[in-house]
Amino acid sequence: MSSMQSIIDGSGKFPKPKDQSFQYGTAGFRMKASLLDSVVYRVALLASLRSRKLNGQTIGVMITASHNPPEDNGVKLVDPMGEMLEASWETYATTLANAASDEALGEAYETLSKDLNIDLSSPARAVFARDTRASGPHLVTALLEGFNAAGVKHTDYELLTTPQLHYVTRCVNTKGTPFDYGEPTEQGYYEKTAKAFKAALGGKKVNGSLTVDCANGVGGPKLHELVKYLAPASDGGIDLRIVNDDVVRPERLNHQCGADFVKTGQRAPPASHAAPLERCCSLDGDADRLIYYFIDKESGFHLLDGDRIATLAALFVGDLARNAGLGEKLKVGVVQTAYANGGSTSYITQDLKLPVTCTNTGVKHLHHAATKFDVGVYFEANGHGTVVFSELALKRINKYDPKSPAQASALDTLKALTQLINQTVGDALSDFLLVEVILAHKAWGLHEWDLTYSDLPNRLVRVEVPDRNIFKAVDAERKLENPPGAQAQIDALVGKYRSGRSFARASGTEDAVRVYAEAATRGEADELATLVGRLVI
Ligand code: NG1
Ligand code: ZN
Repeated sequence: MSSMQSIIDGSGKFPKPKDQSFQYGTAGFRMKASLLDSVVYRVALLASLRSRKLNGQTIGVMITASHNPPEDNGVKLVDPMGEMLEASWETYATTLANAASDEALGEAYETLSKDLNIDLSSPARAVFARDTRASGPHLVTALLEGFNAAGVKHTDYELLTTPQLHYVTRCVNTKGTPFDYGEPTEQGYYEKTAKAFKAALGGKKVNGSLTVDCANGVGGPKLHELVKYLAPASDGGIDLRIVNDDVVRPERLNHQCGADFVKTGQRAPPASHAAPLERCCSLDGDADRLIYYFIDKESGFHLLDGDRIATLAALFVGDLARNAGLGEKLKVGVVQTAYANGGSTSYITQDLKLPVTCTNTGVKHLHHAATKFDVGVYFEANGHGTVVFSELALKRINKYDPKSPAQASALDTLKALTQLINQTVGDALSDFLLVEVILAHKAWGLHEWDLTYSDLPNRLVRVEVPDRNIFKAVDAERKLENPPGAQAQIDALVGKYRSGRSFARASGTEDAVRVYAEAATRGEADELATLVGRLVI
């Protein structure tokens, strides 16, 4: 049987739902799990093409729907260095997913291979994993069928967090090269992370305990595993209280807990039972987002979101670079999106005196912009982000000969951070360890961290519109080019509010327009968001 025939036959087991169209968006394919069989099968075919195009390097496939409800699922590809799939390939993913019949899929696959000059008899490799959703194992059968039909050698990592799968993908592809990223195993991830955490603390102690809300997702079991590798709290470890770690009842995933619930609702997950001033953080369903918070008896709930994590990391890394004697040689920069609070942007530019780049929403854009700095700190306000060190920066850090004990100590911490921080993608587990390292070095609690700058009151609203595609945003999504005249109307409204800022853009993941507004007071921010929201309906 020709391999094309096996692709057509395999597809017959996972027919495309009629009248359903798919789009590979910011987060890959994501929707009700019951609609995803054909998509996952076809993603396996795309992994075959991508791997073959890249001379047999290993491609990662992650089955997850992150912070979405339990009945959803999704799938995305990871490029060899652990980055998101290269943007130009997203359209190929969409083409395969939308092929109307099994035969049309076979043709689309063949056409793509010809157009992209891919030798279908060359080797192809993939690694894959899934989160804890009930639909995961069934979708894996579709993936395996696709791999087998397309002749892709594959390794099943079973349950992993999304960032762990990114880590493994990079490790597999760098093994035995000068850029070796670590052992391509789950255990290798824990060993590397735990060792780097202890080294980064450099004898400093984490003060008190940290409550970690795991969104009842895959982060729960994986954090329990990581804890086994961490030193005792008294000796370079951390005292953790792990909550919302139930993965036995899948319906509890992301329900009234997790980073998205906390960020959107601006309140603590009820089941966490956070006591006043307790240090708390929340992961999302696949453990790539992180949000901190605490409750103050007088002033109520305090959120420390992705903007705060970015500013804290930029402050610390900038100080370390200077203290190590590398201030001139390591240019630190921060990457944000239009959703970053204006208070954080002013703090970075005016107090930290660091450059800020604003990009479109979606971590792939932020990650790309961050690689333009020696050390690029990027976070979306929702808590997804990391710090990336350029090759040159790593060389400078690792080769530098410190001139004093103080320089040596800062350099050691910096080196440990390059190991602790997941360079491939935002990783809630390594991000919270990073935050804890910084707080320990500064002898700060969440209150001190919160005092570094004030957030401008803000409001994010979701507006359902008949056709979101008419909304075309430009200038890192801060301005609307279409519909004509809309931006002038928004500007006129914004001009009436003190410290006013507002923008509207079509969501890349939902059928809606998002309106963001900030202003000097809560009342004004709410009003501005409501008025701009009315403009776009
Ligand atoms: P959209 O739906 O395009 O706004 C949302 C988040 C992004 C990003 C993606 C992927 C906001 C305002 N938007 O994108 O930051 O995380 O989902 O999950 O939070
Ligand atoms: Zn996520």
